[in-house]
Amino acid sequence: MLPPASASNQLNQEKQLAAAAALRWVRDGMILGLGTGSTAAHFITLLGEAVRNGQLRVQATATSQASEAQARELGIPLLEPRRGLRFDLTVDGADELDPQLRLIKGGGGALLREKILATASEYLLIIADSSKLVPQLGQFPLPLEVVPFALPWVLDAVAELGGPPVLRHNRQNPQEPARSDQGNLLVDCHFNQISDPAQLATQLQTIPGVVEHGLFLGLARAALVTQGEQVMVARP
Ligand code: ABF
Repeated sequence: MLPPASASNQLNQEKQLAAAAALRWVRDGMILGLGTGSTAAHFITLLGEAVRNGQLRVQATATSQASEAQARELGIPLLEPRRGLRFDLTVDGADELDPQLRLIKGGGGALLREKILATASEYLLIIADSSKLVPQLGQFPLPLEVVPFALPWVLDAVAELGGPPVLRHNRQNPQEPARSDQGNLLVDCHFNQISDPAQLATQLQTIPGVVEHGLFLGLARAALVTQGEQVMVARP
């Protein structure tokens, strides 16, 4: 059920406020990682305006084909992956963040490139509306990127770990499974409560065919989280 119009407008305004606050963290000449999702999309729009009016000269790599297309459309100079490429700052969204800044990401299906860029970044800054803050991770189903051949065994293994798995379907064409930018499948695991994220991450990483999971641990340096009209800075 959709939230009442005012509630979703409120959330959208919170996303825009967080995105605007993140723009103030960008310095001229930076090499940026561009996140994925609606909050990150607001940031990319604002960054594009700053680039177009000459306020900022930056170069960037995106965490998804969707964000790359948006950045290209807005005239943000893009960098292809290359050896030695590191990002001064990556700005990205999240599906959940806990008080230690441990994250669940991947609701938008971009978790693999998001984790690649987060790992290659000097500074990962998360931008989020207040609905993303949780005392404990897990209510948001944990996304996995899975090699198609491995799917049956991955589903069995994840169920064994206590996170009933659901294969994600394509929103436009629900008969088809959703595909990541890499052409892999996406599985959402309903752990409900994740008491030991580090242990679960290790368990997931050992399942053959799991390309990446959506637990981002020890990667975020700070988060800009909007509460009403205020944007607070959260640090681990
Ligand atoms: C992205 O941000 C994804 O990992 C996550 O699903 C999304 C959050 O989406 P939104 O900003 O639209 O709430 O990084």
